[in-house]
Amino acid sequence: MSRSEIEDRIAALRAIIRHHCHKYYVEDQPEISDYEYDQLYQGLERLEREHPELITPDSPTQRVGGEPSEEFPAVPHRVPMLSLENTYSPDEVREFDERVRRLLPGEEYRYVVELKVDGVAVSLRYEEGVFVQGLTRGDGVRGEDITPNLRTVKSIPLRLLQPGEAAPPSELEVRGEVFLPIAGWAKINAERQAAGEPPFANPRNAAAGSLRLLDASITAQRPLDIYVYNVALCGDRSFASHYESLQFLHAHGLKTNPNIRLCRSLDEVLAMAAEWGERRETLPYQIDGLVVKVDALEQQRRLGATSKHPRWAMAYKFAAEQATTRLEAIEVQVGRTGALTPVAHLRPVLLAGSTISRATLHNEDEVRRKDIRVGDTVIIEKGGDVIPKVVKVIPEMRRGDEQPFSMPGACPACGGPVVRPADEVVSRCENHACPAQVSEGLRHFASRGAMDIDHLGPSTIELLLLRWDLPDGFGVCLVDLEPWTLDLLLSGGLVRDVADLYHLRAEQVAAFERQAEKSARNLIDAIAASKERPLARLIFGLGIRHVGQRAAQILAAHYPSLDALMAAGQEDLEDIHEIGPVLAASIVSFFAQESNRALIERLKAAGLRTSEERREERQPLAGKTFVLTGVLPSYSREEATELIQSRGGRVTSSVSAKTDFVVAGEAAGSKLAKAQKLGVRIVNEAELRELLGIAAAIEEENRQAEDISE
Ligand code: 3B8
Repeated sequence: MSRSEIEDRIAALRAIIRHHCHKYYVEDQPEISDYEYDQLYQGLERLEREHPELITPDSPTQRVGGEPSEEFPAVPHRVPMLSLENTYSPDEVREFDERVRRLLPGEEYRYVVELKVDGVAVSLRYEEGVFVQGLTRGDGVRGEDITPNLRTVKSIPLRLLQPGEAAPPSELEVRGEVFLPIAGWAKINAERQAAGEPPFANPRNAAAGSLRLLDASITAQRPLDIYVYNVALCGDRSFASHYESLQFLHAHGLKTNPNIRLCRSLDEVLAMAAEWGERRETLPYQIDGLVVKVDALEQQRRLGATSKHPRWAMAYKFAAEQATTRLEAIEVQVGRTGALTPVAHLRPVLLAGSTISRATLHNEDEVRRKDIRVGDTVIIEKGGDVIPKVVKVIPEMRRGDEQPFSMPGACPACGGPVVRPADEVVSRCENHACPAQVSEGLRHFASRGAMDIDHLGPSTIELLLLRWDLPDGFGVCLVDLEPWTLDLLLSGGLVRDVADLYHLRAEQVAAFERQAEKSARNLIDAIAASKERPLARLIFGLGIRHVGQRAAQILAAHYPSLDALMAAGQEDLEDIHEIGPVLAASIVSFFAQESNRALIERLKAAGLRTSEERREERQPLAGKTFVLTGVLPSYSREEATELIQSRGGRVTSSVSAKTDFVVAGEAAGSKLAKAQKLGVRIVNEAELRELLGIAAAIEEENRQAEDISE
């Protein structure tokens, strides 16, 4: 094939794939089989692999984010991204309608009523029809740039359709809700629970969590979806009505929710709300109410907005579903960090489609404030959450033998002392060797999001924790543990902490049956494989208080090794964007503990990967902070930002003494002046390109020079 034939072929494949992608993901009406689709897709991938210079960012193959990005930079919204005023009460909807009528005296108006999808609000920007940037709402003025993650959402077109061959708008910014269908949420939770990870409380949290993952290739595995519901900017095109703008979005390939209705009166709005209150369970995704919008855009403009909410729209939310049942017992659970959580055991009751038998009571103060007693009749509520809560007690139902609750003075798992610091609501077991804590800690370490050790589920952990003192050659039976083997329980124990895992030998865990030998081998192999997990997973797996998956990724991006992280002081840590004082203090205090330092030494000795050399090579700008100002000759601001981030640098908006480089273009203003004043290094585009391209080579040279001079 000649070059121009190849280009034509690639363009044709992309057009066909885009068409089918739209049919499948947006219209739910595929015209070809998955197999045929895959063939087309692989064909395009092959051509692009052979001709990488022809890859463009809007190619359908570019959806899966590869490199983990650093944290998400804040980007100003071109049009403020407001939120809706909420109400649960029909009276307030009536007041809203009366206010609209008052502000539009004598005029006719109508409403578009939409479903309020319970997800994460995002703003999508298209330039010349190509998706270039996606932001979260943030504080409404500035959002987080989550473009790589949004590119993986299959129903977000990377390129707009062009109905009737009309040119796409030069710029288009739309707002929409990214959500996870209920089935997708359930599937993710099943996987998480199998791995001993906490489930996402509801589909919205799962969607938000998925969008904030630093590794977009994980986001790509989550079946996220979107409905767009508003136009914020659309070149110089104007619409007469909201309804018309939704039709425009749909025609350009953006997914709009078909369940909308034009209503001419408040009664119609309320009728629609009553109807969906009944029908909401039939939808494959979660909604938490309806959105009522004045349709005519000219009227919207005159109604205006407060600093937070438009006056032309209102969210009318469904009341949470409730049920009444008896609280039969309060169990106190011990978590990984020793936190004691009271959990209500309930007489099973049906609520919002599932049977509920447990509800969290959060903490002691909460139980006291609501005066919840064992034996009480209680009202429970489920607001789309997995874990329902006890709303209140019905004191009229008391018989007199209900038992007030108080936190036990001794840990229910180990009998150790329980302490509640004066300024905290949480009571904790102080014994770090508490079996419940150790067990939860092991489970966390082995979980999917951390070291991802297969075959180390909760029951295996319990077995390994059991205390054995067996004659040599006598192993732990991993299957069919007979009651008599429990008699062998003595002091000792195969595993007391996570480092012990790496010293297990197959014969120690092997058992009497053939099957068990194999499972012992599998376990040992899985443990060995986990030694190569990236640093972020290890940091997360350590279970440092407040250090979640995201914080762990940020820390791993800033520190090339566990040693470097251990050496970091409170201030160094706080200097990292998004690491606050509480988190920093928790990290410092974790590594200050001798037992934790010893643990890490043992993990290192066992051969775990505790540094991330490869990242350094790929990310020559890691740890460097950039500020962009003025107009660059060949990069847009977004492109420059992306390039810097792709090499590990961070782009911030204001210049300070901590800024490493200010990239100044044409018409640079006050930021340039400030950089000069502070003595921050100023570079032009050509120098930026050098930094991007050969910074690694320069660093290598520097390192060698240092070696020589030593
Ligand atoms: C203006 C209009 C916020 C929203 C809006 O399904 C504004 O319209 C908004 F300032 O948040 N969750 C919807 C949904 C959300 C919003 C909306 N329409 N359908 C939703």
